[in-house]
Amino acid sequence: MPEGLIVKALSGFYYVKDDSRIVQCRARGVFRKKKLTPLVGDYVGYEAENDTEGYIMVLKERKNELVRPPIANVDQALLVFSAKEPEFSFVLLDRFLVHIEHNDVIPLIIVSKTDLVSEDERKQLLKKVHVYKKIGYDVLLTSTEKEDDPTLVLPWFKGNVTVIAGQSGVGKSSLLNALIPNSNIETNAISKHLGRGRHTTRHVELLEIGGGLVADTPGFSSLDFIGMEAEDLRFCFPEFVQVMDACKFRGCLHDKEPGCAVKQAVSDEEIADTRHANYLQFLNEIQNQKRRY
Ligand SMILES: Nc1nc2c(ncn2[C@@H]2O[C@H](COP(=O)(O)OP(=O)(O)OP(=O)(O)O)[C@@H](O)[C@H]2O)c(=O)[nH]1
Ligand SMILES: [Mg+2]
Ligand SMILES: [Zn+2]
Repeated sequence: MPEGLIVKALSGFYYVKDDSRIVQCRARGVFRKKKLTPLVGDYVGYEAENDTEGYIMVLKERKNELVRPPIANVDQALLVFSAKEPEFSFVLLDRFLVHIEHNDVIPLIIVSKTDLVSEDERKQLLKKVHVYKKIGYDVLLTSTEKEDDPTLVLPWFKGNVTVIAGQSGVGKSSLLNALIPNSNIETNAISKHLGRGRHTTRHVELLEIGGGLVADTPGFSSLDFIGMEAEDLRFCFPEFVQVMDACKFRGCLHDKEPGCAVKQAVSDEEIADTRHANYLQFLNEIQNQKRRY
């Protein structure tokens, strides 16, 4: 049976890439009965008489699976946050990072639209960005207008499947247009698409870029923690993991426990208080979610 990679899912069709051809497939009914949905990024076995009437027969085992955006087998994530329009949100960045860490995906943080900030605002931004660099995250400033050259991102894609994620209007598609010659991905001014109440990018699709693949995705502004336990959350903050062996209690949630090494590191300004505050907010959400079941 021929095998390929799902590069696009749209209106009940799956587009399976096999060497140089792309075959339009439907999923076999048996998937629905098993409550399995093929995802972009899935490796599949398929059967096809021609390029437009294929059937996906087998789904290969997944390395990981993201719910939003819906995509499988992701190696890395470009987390795009605009310096302005929409305003940079550190709590949302931490939320994304938790999801990324939970799925064993490597993040690269992009601060986009840096041409829109003043000198002073840029300094503030760099200070906050430093918090993330200190943790060990890679951070790049980009603008499609000037100064911060987006093509510096290009080498990062090689040999990997990367998902590009971030709120609507931060410039995800614009960034890809700047990096992929002749790509002509649809982009839109923020005021316009807010007016229409929908996103400019409306489906997930894998595109070739710099010797790898990248999935442009529709933007989203909220993420929740379905299926995550309080114990899992602790491991999604790498700088907490580094010190938590010194917590007095083995299962310390770094909340109200005495002798907590994480809280100590926060008061010593080794760990950013904003990161700990966001952690506590997420912990609270997870604990409340559980109580509702
Ligand atoms: N000034 C400035 N504007 C930018 C930059 N990058 C993108 N924009 C503008 O921001 C708007 C939104 O860009 P898109 O690329 O459509 O945003 P998106 O993240 O793909 O949005 P969705 O597809 O809705 O999730 C467009 O009007 C772009 O021209 C930048 O670096 N500087
Ligand atoms: Mg887009
Ligand atoms: Zn602790």
